[in-house]
Amino acid sequence: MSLTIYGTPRSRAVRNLWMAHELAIPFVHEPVGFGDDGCRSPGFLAINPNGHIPAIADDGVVIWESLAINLYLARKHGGPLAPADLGEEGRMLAWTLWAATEFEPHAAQAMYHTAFYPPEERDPAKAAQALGAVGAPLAVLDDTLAKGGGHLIGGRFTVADLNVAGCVFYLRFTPQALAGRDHVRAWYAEAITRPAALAAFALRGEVPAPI
Ligand SMILES: N[C@@H](CCC(=O)N[C@@H](CS)C(=O)NCC(=O)O)C(=O)O
Repeated sequence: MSLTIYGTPRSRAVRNLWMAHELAIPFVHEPVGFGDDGCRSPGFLAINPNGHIPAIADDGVVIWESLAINLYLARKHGGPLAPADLGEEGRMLAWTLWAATEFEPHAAQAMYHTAFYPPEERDPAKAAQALGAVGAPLAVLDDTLAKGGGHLIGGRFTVADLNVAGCVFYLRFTPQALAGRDHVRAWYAEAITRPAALAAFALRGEVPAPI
């Protein structure tokens, strides 16, 4: 068995490194970086023609999109993070697509315009708009966690929790976004301090903290 995870841990590849540590599976890490020498190099474009990291190659199966990679790894390796039945699988897909479409774009925009872009490129109006936009999905997340006993699906930590928490990570520079969202804050604190998360974020030289 041979799994290669491509992408610097300073990218969304950290989500896949986290997942691989959760599953305790062997892997090779190729920390492909940004730009023409990294994710836009001809060699990497042959793996992901979108020119984005992360990607994986798993016994000849190439997959890109960080959240899809985690769903694939969960299904392949099983265990508590994986769906126990078709109903759980459908809900894990739903939460993952929710993360990618309803939540991540706004959370990322808030991060970009608060901390990520150079100061001269940050637009406070865009940051405020993005923080407004995460309010409704965070209310849904908070309510689901309250009803689910602190997890999204099946009363346990699954790939759905990992995928969503990997996007909530973007709110670390804007903690006001989680004000009053006590279920989200408790759930995120538990997720981001799991041993597998700490191992993945250590590759960035970071100890992830609760928000
Ligand atoms: N939806 C994709 C997004 C991939 C993506 O945009 N990755 C960023 C790094 S986190 C990247 O490759 N940026 C380099 C670039 O756009 O040149 C995923 O989740 O994998």
